[in-house]
Amino acid sequence: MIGLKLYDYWRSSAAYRVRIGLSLKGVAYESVPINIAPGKDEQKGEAYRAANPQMRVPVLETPKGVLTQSLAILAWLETTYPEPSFLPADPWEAAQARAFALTIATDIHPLNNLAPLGYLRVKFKADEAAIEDWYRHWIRIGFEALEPQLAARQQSPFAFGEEPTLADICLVPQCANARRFKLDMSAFPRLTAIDAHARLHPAFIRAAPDHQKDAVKA
Ligand SMILES: N[C@@H](CCC(=O)N[C@@H](CS)C(=O)NCC(=O)O)C(=O)O
Repeated sequence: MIGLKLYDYWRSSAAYRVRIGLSLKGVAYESVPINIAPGKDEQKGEAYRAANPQMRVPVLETPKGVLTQSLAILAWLETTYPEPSFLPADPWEAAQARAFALTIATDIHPLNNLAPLGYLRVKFKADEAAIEDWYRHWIRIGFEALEPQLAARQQSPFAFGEEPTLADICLVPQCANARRFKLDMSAFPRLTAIDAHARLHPAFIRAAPDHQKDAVKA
């Protein structure tokens, strides 16, 4: 397969998931940065809107057309490039890994996206302290559900075994957001350990926000 383009933003955790997936599969792609930072809003420009009317990153442009939604993109990668698999071989374990990933992608992340944060700011006059509190609150609630799931399992270097799965692909970007918003992680030792281990993997290193060409250095 040739000619994959990822419409990307260094700090987007949904795009970060896809970068990890592409990197784990060893699939080459071109990153096309879309600056979604408030005030830049390149995702709202006419050309990008035509590709993704939802005006969000990531979008993967393929020879077949464009794909949106990080988990759909990861599912397409999984079926198109089966090795190495993102899912444990055992169907029960695979379902657990998917459920873990979905808790992050569909329950935690949407509440902390730019659009709801902007709505809190404009419609409800929330100040930055209140917004940061909201942000941490929803990560904490989600992590409180995820930590016992992993604590109850036999300990392994990645969330669901010896190799990275969809669970780690979603966890690592979410932990990056947690660090950015200074969430106290002391109640989540398994999540912290797995995140730290996964971030040493070469595919996760390549996909890390600070290693992207549009990264803004502090
Ligand atoms: N469910 C989508 C979420 C995509 C998403 O919300 N992307 C954020 C960045 S992480 C975005 O582009 N936000 C721009 C905006 O809200 O205007 C996915 O998993 O791909």
